[in-house]
Amino acid sequence: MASASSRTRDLPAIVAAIAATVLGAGLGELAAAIISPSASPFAVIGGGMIDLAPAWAKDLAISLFGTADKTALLVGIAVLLLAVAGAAGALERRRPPWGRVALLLVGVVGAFVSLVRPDSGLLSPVPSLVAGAAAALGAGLLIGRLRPATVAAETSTGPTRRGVLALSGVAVLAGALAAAGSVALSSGARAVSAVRSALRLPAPATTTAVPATANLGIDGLSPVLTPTADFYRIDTALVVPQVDPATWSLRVHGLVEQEVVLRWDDLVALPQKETVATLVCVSNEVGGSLIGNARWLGVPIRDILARAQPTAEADMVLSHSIDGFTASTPLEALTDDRDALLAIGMNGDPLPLEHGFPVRMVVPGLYGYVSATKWVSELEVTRYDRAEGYWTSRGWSERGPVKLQSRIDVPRAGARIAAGDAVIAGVAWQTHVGVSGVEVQVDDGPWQPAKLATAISTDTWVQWSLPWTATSGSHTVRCRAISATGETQTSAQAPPAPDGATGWDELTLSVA
Ligand SMILES: Nc1nc2c(c(=O)[nH]1)N[C@H]1C(S)=C(S)[C@@H](COP(=O)(O)O)O[C@H]1N2
Ligand SMILES: [Mo]
Repeated sequence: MASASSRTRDLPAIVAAIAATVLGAGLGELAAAIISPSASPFAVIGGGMIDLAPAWAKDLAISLFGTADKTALLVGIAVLLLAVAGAAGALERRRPPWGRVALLLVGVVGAFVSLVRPDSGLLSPVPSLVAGAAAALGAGLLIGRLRPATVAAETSTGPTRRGVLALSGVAVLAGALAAAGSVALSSGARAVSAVRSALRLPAPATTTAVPATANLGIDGLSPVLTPTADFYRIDTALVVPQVDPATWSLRVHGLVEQEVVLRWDDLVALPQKETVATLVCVSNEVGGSLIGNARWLGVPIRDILARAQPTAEADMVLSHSIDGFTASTPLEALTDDRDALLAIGMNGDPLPLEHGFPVRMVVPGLYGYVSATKWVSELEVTRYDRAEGYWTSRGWSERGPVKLQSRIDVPRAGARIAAGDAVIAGVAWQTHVGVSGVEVQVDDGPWQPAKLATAISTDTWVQWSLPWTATSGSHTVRCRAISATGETQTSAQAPPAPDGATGWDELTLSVA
């Protein structure tokens, strides 16, 4: 049993080990910035955790933190790491060298994980090893200095202890400097960003018009085209893949008569189509914001598949991303007459890096996880009984047709509005099926038909609105969509997993 005073004497050792770990982490990040950003120990551990996480954990992370889920994960890892470092410090003081060994081991585990990451290279383990070795060495040196003081207990608050704390401060500072250096270095190496900025997109051969009547022009209502900066981002990539168009290629293989390899120059030389399509995440809750509508420029995937000639037994295309993500898309959705694109442009610009630069897929009618592969590098023509996509192996459905949904944007939930003339408005969608109506219910009143804006196409969401005379008091407002095939949106509530949320969006308002 450790006595209270023994625990007090742990404190400088704990501080020293944490400081050494901060130094190690900083140096590890610096090494990664030099070698390869995706080999960052944090990215490696975080990426491994994302890949191992069960479906419910992904769901929880997205519903708790939304698109800030990655930041939350990194903060969580940092907190965990510091806790482990503290424990290793106490261990090192009591049972040297086991504290040092523990820190080194953390680095070795990181190195192993880095080797099995899909985008790993020969040097990928180096940053984690640097981090682990620096933390172990630093902790050993600092805590070793404390040891003479433990022999003469009365001097344990003396100059040795202060000296170690001062050195710990220096270590933290050095770690912070190294981390700052890594940020500076990797932003300096953002060569792909520069390539993207200089890129000129080819002109589209065909375009899709956005009728003026597609926008109802109501304050607070989602604009019919989502500005790129507001477009949600969901992916498993902790570090955004940096893919240079000059080295990009797409390999179409598997159950095909003719393997096809397409390079950037080949792709941009083909006739380009500009379409408008709504992309929605299967994790989008009822009323959620993981949805956006954009102009996409690209080549129809069916044109590429036509060259490869899938064999009769094929029923699925497993698209691969450069970073190991995969999506299983029904072959039919990529060969029928819908505008499934290999997209290179978004809202008139090259794809932003975080939205898949230089090339991604966009397939109307399917949730993103089974269709919208970013940084796409391979189309593997196969069968559902032979292969499965990234999220399917984690408990999500193998197919993900978008469900009929509608959302209230105006008024905002919980808003206080004045009695009198008001408006209720929102968006509704079932991509590639289309929406023929939206109905709104206030309290227990009748379902009233809303006015629908002009739909750009069945592949996009559509705005709707309903004038409302607000009376003072508390009111509940809900909406439901009717699809182009006559289906009414179900009130049955289902969570996002395994194939998309259902239920009616509803909000409560207080009218003054
Ligand atoms: N490479 C890669 N592509 C991906 C994903 C991913 O994790 N990695 N996530 C998919 C999911 S789940 C969705 S909803 C869409 C989101 O696309 P966005 O981030 O451009 O909005 O990308 C899809 N494409
Ligand atoms: Mo998604």
